[in-house]
Amino acid sequence: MSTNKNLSPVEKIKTESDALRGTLKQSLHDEITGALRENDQSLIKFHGMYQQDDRDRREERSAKKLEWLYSYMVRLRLPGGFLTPEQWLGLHNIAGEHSTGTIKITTRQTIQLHGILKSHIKPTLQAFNTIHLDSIAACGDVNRNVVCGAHPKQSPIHEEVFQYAGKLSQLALPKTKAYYEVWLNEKPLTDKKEEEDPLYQERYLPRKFKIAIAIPPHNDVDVFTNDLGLIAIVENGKLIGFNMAVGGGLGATHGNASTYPRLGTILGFVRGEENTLKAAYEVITIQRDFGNRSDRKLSRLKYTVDRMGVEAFKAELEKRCGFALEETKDFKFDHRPDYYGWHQNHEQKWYYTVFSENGRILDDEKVAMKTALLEIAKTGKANFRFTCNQNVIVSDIAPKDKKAVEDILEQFGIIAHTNSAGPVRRSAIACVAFNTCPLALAEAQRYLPTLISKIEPLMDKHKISDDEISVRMTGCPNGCGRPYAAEIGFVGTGYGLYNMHLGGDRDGFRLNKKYKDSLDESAILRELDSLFEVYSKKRKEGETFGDFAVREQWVTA
Ligand code: SRM
Ligand code: SF4
Repeated sequence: MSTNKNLSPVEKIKTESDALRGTLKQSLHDEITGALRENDQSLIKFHGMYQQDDRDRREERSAKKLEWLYSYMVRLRLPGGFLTPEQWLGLHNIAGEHSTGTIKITTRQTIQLHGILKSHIKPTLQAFNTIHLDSIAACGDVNRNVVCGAHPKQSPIHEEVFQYAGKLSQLALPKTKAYYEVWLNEKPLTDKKEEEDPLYQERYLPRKFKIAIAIPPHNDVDVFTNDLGLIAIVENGKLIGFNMAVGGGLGATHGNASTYPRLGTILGFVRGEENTLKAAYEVITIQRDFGNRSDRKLSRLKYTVDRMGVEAFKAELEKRCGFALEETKDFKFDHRPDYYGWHQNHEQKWYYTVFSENGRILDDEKVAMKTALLEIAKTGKANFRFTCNQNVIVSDIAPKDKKAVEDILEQFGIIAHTNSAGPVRRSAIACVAFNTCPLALAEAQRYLPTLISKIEPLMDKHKISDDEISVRMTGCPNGCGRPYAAEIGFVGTGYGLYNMHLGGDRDGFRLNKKYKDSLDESAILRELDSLFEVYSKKRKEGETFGDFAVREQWVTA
């Protein structure tokens, strides 16, 4: 077990929180400030929220001697990323009534609303509750939203895997009833035994924990970037179990060499549902017991795995499970971006994947995406599925209803919008960054679309415009847009400045490496112009940009 002599301050906040209640009720009633008490700011994360402020308005507020404009971001727990049309209608209304109005699809297949004032938090969560949605454990030192392969076009396995996402989410859900008491006004428990939590105990995990399930050959979930990655293995049309990878994670800190991104290591194959759930549970208990609780920068499972060693980790897991993992089964990934446009599944149901740039659902000068999705929800003829590439799939449409949905997609320009996005734009990802993320050093989702408009002419110039090079950007090194798993990654270092990373592969098996430090836009474009020129002239048939960057030794593998 880890020694953890000097526990980090967050550890004390957790254990002394009365099962995550803290002084949240008092904080909410304090009308003098839009903020929460300091310890409660840590605790609301476990309830799926972050306290933030509008960073665009900090100077103006300070000049007027006003406190920063505090508001809250709410993230839903949505295992497998699915909403019914009724839930979409509810979400649309809640977003309009309580938040900035923009519905944000995250890189983990769920939804965030931003800009919710303190007095609106309760009404927001209560409204979500009426449509059977919650934000429990969407953030905090617990298992987060469980993600899985999104597009059901391939096989019946998708539905089964979607069910697994729900089961894993349930398995690792904290037992505390604090959410119901604080936000939904339920009566306090009379017997605290009801919320005893054998998994999380009173200390919860040392850090966040993430699970993804991929269905080969599609790696839309970027399975190896998760603490626990499950790769579905199908034999004779049946899901027989999962290859299990542990220790993925991307967060790093500029200038701190002991922090690093890491891809998960496959430990072996787990057969059947019972064993899979047991093994997933025990991976979490190992992290609970062995994870670093002193230094939060070194507390993710990836560091635990590296500290213990992969073989020792596996031995501990097998001991706790009471069974051995089988040898890893063969699998292949050949695609990470979403399957855009119309596709049909084995039950003849139709699916339309909408390109929603960086996951922002709003009506803007380009396209009335929010209205279009509202109109589709109103018909009741389609569900909504979210992808880890920040897109939405209008889904499960009966053949007889396809025309009605298609007419709406046409009418609001969604089909033209999706078709007109070029390959690089369609496969790009950017994190939120400014104006809400407190950790952002540079812009991401508000800037990447503009940068891509300048990269595309360079690709045209070098005749590589059909190339689906993966480009990802984040406003800081935490990696929320998974930039280290891209062929070209931009990681913010200061306002308008980005480290440029090269050499990731296209399907998520290899991380990239830093190529240049802190480039501004003109330097980025100059670099890409010359790199694209070499690539277009010297690449081998079918060679991707990331593989070429490694072969050319622009970075080492
Ligand atoms: Fe993230 C923190 C947004 C996916 C690694 N992430 C944050 C916070 C909450 C900032 C904060 O701590 O105050 C950001 C809120 C911004 C805002 O205003 O909304 C934030 N992360 C996001 C989202 C919304 C990005 C997006 O544009 O979609 C994603 C929400 C996912 C979800 O629905 O749960 C998001 N974050 C990720 C991912 C990608 C993934 O999981 O596939 C990563 C890299 C993988 C990983 O976990 O290692 C990621 N976020 C981080 C980290 C670094 C963690 C670490 O181990 O060092 C932080 C900072 C932290 O935890 O201290 C962070
Ligand atoms: Fe914020 Fe950094 Fe995550 Fe982007 S990568 S959302 S800037 S924490």
